[in-house]
Amino acid sequence: MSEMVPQSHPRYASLKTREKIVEGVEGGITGFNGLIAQGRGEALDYFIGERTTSAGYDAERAAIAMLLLAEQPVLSVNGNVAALVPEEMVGLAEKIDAPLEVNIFYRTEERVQKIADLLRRFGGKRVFGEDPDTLIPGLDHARAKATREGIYNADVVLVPLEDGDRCEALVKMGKKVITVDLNPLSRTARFATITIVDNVVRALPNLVELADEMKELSREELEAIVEGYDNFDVLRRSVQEMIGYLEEQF
Ligand code: PTJ
Repeated sequence: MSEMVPQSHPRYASLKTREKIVEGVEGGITGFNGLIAQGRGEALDYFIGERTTSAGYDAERAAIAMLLLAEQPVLSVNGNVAALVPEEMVGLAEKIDAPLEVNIFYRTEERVQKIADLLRRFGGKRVFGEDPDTLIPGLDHARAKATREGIYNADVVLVPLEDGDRCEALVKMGKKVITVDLNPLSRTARFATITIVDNVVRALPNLVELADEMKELSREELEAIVEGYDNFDVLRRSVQEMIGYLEEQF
């Protein structure tokens, strides 16, 4: 299919992203619901002008500061993230010295296995998820499955494209939750400690770059970034940037 989309096509980047999700579904990595989530994401990405906004970038900086300060950070991977940014998730895990955990909403053991294998093919060293040994309180059994060495005992979890209930359950456990969600109005966006309103295909490369840059900062400098961060304010700015972008169009 890629041959059918010339690089000169004005929607090349967006069409390539869509193609990756379709390939993810065909390869058993992404669930069918992932197609719907992707469509919703594409629509919202139009509204922010398909670029990283200043609010999005501030959230990305705060996310890296929080991950670098964390004692036990964990990066969660679902079917959409595995299709779109597997290499970047593995790269980020390496840079902040965190394990990855396959943690999917529409759980099948086969899909968990395929995602874990994919992450290992990209060089992921510590990949959890295939052998959950505990449950996240407050969720039904399949959605609650977790690994003690991974998400269950983590203090900071990056969970891009997360479901609202699970985000809430992680926050209730006392964790700091960082999410990537193009919808600033979603329950996840409102519950998370840090919400990056950006497309995961831009956010993850930015996070990898920021991890390199910011690892030179002192603990005090990182703490100042986290303390100065206000998620509600960043969500409001994201909405304002959307409105501003839309108003500029006509
Ligand atoms: O692989 P699984 O079983 O864990 O399923 C993953 C999905 C994403 C299908 C599942 O978690 C789900 O149904 O999520 P929701 O409730 O549809 O929420 C996904 C959120 O991510 C929505 O607010 C979308 O707008 C947003 N989103 C979709 N694509 C992107 C995105 N945000 C950032 N980047 C994207 N590419």
